[in-house]
Amino acid sequence: MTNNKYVLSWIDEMAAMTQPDKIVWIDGSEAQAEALRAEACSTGEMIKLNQELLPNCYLHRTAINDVARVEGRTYICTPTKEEAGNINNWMAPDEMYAKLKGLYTGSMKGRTMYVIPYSMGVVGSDFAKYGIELTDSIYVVLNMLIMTRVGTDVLEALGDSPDYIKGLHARADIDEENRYITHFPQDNTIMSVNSGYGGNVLLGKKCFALRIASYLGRKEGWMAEHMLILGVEYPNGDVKYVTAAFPSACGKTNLAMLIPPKMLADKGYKVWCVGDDIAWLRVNKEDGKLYAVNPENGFFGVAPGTNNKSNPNALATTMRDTIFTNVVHDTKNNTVWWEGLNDNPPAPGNAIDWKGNPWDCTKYDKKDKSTCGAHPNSRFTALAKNCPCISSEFNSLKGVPVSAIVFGGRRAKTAPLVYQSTSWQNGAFVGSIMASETTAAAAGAVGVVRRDPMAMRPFVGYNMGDYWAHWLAMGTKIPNPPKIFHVNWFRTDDEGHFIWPGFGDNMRVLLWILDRCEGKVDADITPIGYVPKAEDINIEGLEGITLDTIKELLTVDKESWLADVANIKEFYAQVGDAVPQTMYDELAALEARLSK
Ligand code: OXD
Ligand code: MN
Repeated sequence: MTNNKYVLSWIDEMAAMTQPDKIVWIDGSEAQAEALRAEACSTGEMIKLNQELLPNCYLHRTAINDVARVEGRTYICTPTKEEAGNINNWMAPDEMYAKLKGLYTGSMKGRTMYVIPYSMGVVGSDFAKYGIELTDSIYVVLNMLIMTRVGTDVLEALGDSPDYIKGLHARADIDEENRYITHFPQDNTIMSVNSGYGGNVLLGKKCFALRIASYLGRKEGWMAEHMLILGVEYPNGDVKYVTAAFPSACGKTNLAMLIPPKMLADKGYKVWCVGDDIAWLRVNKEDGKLYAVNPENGFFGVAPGTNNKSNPNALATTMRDTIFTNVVHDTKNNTVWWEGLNDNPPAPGNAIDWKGNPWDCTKYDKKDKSTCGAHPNSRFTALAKNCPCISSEFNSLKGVPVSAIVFGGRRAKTAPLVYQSTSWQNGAFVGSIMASETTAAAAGAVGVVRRDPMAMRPFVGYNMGDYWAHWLAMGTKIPNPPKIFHVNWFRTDDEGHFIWPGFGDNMRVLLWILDRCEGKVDADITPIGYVPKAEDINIEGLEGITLDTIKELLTVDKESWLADVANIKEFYAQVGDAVPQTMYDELAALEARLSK
């Protein structure tokens, strides 16, 4: 399919090491994909679901020991440890290559190696970057066909250039003790072994589009971020774009596909989804604004909790052309189910859980995860084009202009519903101090703070301190930068109940944010930044929420912020010497304002 000597010689080298029985090139055609689906069903790797109710949908179960990303086994292999920094796991490239060679050698004996040429971003666009993933898993091939743009046109666009990201994935023995997800940024290389779980093996996603891309972005003057992208359409047809970074499991997919509350929808407001997980951002030379694309082609969303109320658009997206992983199999209807989908789990006798065992829903105990039918991190892999609210700009070559960047986390008390930073520099600082707290819903102690700067803690492909310096430097390169905000949908009252309704009502906060970007609304300055005047958050039609509730949601409690400052200092010390002095200056200024 190509004469590119760099590609061919690398594949030869990898095949000599892994020793597959045969090599199959993936051309992106439906005929080939259909043949692979049939093969996967014939071996039990996938189950074909009810084609009337769920056309072209399949179910897959991973190994029981292989159900999530493994941060502890994810490595950035730069020549020096300083380049990877203290937040990443590091191993010297030679040492890691030697270790991996032992694990890969002969690992594809008796198996097929698939060669997947793929693009992150629209093939041929300025944003696009190309990759080739070699894998011995049909499941990976079929997921990559949804999550990325795959096919011969990628090889044509690459031509005879060496400029592509090499990715090698082997399932090997799915041995967790020898599982490695490794990145060699200087070599444009990703190597993953002993896993079959999405985040570890769909190498275009976290490995390439975040870790390697963040490294490339720093080198080339752009940004790769863990952000959703959405467009807010006004009744007059104008659309303004927002990107937002939240730690995993804080509702990025829900916000990206938000349905406005009735009274706003009736007036003609709409929300369009451009992306739910990753944004690549570049400065547009014509208007000096920051433009964003979603480099992915599909959604790899968490199934549990997705339902007709929380995210009807996501649910509709999964109704065709979807691969479900680790959910419940309803064997009577040959469909799928997960906790939080509806109140009608398949009856005992008709249900197989994510481990492949009969499942009795009557034994389900909310507090005991081991009784779940679907794994809490079970997933759907679904095509973006099947999403009812997909943006008409989804395939745009130049991306969408970003008016606002929003950071957020789960904070029971500290962060107000929304605040605005005072400058790009201060906004980058707000990103650097992002954090989320564990809640009663999750296992472990309540209120434990995990700092997750820009929601990129597991995804920066180099030193976190240098990444912050890159954020600061980008501020000097964007003539018309977006405004930067922070939101918190998760404040709780004294009984631990969420105060803000969230979901579609988050639109009310987005509208305030966009009004600020347009200079249409005033705000109060506080030690942490600009906070809305309570009456400027539209609460029309919101039951149980009064002006006083909004005032409560917007309070800035100096004591809890000062406690947070102490925690931030510890975290900065952990990030180490690369933390830019500017961030320390911002932190000192925040502390001084809070102490006044
Ligand atoms: C994801 C994650 O899967 O952030 O998107 O963990
Ligand atoms: Mn994510």
